[in-house]
Amino acid sequence: PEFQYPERLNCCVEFLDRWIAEGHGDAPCMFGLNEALTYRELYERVNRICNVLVNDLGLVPGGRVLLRSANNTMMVATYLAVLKAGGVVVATMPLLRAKELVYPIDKAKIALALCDHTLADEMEKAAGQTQELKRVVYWGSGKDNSLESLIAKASPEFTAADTAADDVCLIAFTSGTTGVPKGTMHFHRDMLAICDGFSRNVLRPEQSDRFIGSAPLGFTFGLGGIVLFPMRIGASFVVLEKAGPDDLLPAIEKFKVTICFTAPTAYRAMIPKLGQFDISSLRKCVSAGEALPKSTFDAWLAATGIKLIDGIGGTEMLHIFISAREEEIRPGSTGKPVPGFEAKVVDEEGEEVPPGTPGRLAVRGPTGCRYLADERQLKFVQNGWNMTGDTYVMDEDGYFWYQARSDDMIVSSGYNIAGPEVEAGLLTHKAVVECGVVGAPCEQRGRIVKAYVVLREGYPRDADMVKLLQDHVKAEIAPYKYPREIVFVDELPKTSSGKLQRYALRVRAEEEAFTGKGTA
Ligand code: 3UK
Repeated sequence: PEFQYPERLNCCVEFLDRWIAEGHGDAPCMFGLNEALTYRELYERVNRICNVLVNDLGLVPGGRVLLRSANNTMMVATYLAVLKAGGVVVATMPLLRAKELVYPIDKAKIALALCDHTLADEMEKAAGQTQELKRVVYWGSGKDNSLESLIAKASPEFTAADTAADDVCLIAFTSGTTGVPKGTMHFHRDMLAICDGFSRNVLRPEQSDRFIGSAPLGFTFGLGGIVLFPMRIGASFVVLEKAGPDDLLPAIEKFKVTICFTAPTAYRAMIPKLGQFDISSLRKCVSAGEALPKSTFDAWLAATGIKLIDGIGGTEMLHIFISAREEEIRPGSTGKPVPGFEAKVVDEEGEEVPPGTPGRLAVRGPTGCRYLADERQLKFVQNGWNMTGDTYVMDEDGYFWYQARSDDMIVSSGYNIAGPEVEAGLLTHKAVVECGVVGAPCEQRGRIVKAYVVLREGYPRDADMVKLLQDHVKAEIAPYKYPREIVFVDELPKTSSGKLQRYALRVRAEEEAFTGKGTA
């Protein structure tokens, strides 16, 4: 892959306008809850929004626009319109509270927000807590001043802003699991590069494919997998406001979806329900966001005949940078660098370590990491390599094997134990729905392995169950890694992008060690 783009480039032209020019305007593009849009219909809606942005709301090239909505057709249209008008998208997670919205608004100096009316409460509260935000326009409210009423008066023609390939078009904030969220800046060419890297080389979709996914567009996993990858090749996609495992299956059936993007937890949750739906249209599935245990890969393959494509991606790199084509997958491994990207495992000094040795994952490629006004740039980007914060092992054949977030490695009696490996061991037991494994303070061993487990309904939360699970793990992985403490919980703490918050479990384990509670 070349990743050579013209110097002047507006990515929306490549995703949208080009299909009108090439006679593909009547092809299906986007399916929402109650409406379906062809490429031409989306094109005209985007143009109208562009005119509203520029003529009514005063957006100038480089101006930042906050977008706030669950995934729906208007969210997609506003997103593309901001890009086409030369603005900078700051898309947020729908679950964010006012306080969490104020930070990106102030940090990115955002004067204008477009917001789904159902999320008005926290938006209004946030607007009251910052001097930066001057105007919020809502859609879906049915009121006089709604976005729709402005759109209705606008022209369906608009010439794309003449942006440079390396003009910033997106500031994506990290979920902040490791402190204050970081704003990562991405260029127009990056939006194409993720399509021409992972999607074209690893996923290899066709124009007849129909995509679906669960991640909000504020999370770049969703942006790429749901919208950009299909639009890059003129294919179609489904946007779901509610996209839990129980919503995905009926939607796959209804829309005859062929490609699905979601997280390992969702694939696990779907397996027992597969029999209730006809999902025979499905042909490719991508898993990212968290490590994909071999047991989940095996179970999904047995149930559907589809090999889950695991891929590690990140907000900093915009999308997936290590993955494997179906025919090259080694179950349990994330894969190899996506064409165009390089990855290596390094020690604390940044020196590459030999195959088989765990170390820190470093990556670089056509997309990359530039933080918005953040001195943490120096910590996370070294000599052009982005340090992901993950511990990995590369094998002799160049496959990368995930161990843990570097903070999630547990040192117990001098042994290095990766929490996710213990989790994978627990998950192979049929009683376990979900679990999180962290190190709990221990005077003798420094840390001990402690598991928080959500049990399937009907299983007793008692000492026998603890013993059963401990024996199970000892039989699955090296016995010294078994969880010495197991606590049964109703649910696990998650980030707004649905990831397990091991940090919160670590804090809880500290508290429980201190008070002596939570020891099974
Ligand atoms: C973890 C994985 C093991 C890993 C993302 C695909 O997750 C995404 O972005 P985030 O910035 O988090 C990045 C971190 O998440 N991770 C992601 N995928 C995997 N760990 N196996 C995986 N397959 O710790 C990484 O550093 O929220 C994923 C596309 C776009 C994304 N933004």
